[in-house]
Amino acid sequence: MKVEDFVDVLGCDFYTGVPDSQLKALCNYLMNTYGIDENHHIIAANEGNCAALAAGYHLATGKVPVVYMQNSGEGNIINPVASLLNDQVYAIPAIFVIGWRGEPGIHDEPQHIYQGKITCDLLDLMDIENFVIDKDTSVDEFQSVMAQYKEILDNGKNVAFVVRKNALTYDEKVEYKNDNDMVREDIIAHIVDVTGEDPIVSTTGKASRELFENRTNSNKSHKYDFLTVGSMGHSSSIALGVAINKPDKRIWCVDGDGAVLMHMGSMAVVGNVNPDNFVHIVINNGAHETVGGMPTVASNMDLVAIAKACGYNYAVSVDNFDDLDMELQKAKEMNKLCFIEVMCSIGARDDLGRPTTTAIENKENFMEFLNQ
Ligand SMILES: Cc1ncc(C[n+]2csc(CCOP(=O)(O)OP(=O)(O)O)c2C)c(N)n1
Repeated sequence: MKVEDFVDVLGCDFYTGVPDSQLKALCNYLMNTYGIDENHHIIAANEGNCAALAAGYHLATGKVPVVYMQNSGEGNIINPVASLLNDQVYAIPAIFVIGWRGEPGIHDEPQHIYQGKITCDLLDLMDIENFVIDKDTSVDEFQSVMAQYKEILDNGKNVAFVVRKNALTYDEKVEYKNDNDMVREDIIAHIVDVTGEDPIVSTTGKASRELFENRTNSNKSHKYDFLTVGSMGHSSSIALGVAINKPDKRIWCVDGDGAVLMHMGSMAVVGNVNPDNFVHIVINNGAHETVGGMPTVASNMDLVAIAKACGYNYAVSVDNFDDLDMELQKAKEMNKLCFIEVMCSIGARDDLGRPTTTAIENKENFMEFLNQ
């Protein structure tokens, strides 16, 4: 179905979401049509925030909002759906549009397999009526489902459309870019040059894939790296748990701006625990590059000030390789909780691979290395 028809049938004028590669057609359409516009389209920090923002929109307008997300975000919406939107609480209607990664029978990455299997079950459990949209769903069929769903929405309940791969199409392209020079893959190469044999916990998305390829191409072991392939926004908390319990090792967390925003409260806890063997690097491209390049709000904020306010002892931002190398070296030598923001361009190699080891192998190798 063309995304223009999809949106037309939905008939809503407020969208909030976290981008997903499988919903690229919808995300690109919204960016081309509205950009980021408080009255029509807001990319929020996490999917739970989207559900709450949607609730506020409904309270103020009486209209039905749309929340879009990858199925990985279902976990983040459970609390606001169960305790805010649900018809036994405030009965606030919303339409969820959910990209279905890891659909049973379709090959996908390990982090999507279980989530893919339970995607519709979770919606059923949360009393969200759901319908799967695929390549063959016609506009007429979608229209008649929407007509039935209007009644459900009128009763203050939620509905969801689970979108299969390539089910929505959009002919126009959107180019996402910024003014930064450094490429993420090169930034990661500079980081591993300095970390040597220190453990790294890397974030969800292409950063972990690039780290994996870097180790392969330089004939280094993957044992140094814990690749947080799912659990977006949680890599700094994983790294904190390691840092507290391995005080003799320096732990490096390679994070993304979208991930840091998703669960930013973790920075306050890291700052408060204040481990002196922890370096938190945030590669800031102001974008959800992994899923297509749609913007985050991180280009408009001062992450260094946030880190300092959270209690990090040293925090800097760098925008060139000389400064990056110097700050990495300083962080390696300093026994202080450090934060390095690295300003980065938007984009990646088209032929970037994926980890060839399983998640369990990654965990076992990492644990063995940590406990040597
Ligand atoms: C809870 C959750 N929501 C959405 C996604 C889909 N997703 C994977 S990577 C990514 C973008 C990450 O952005 P950022 O941390 O800035 O890293 P970048 O891709 O720009 O390197 C998104 C939205 C996800 N994996 N998990």
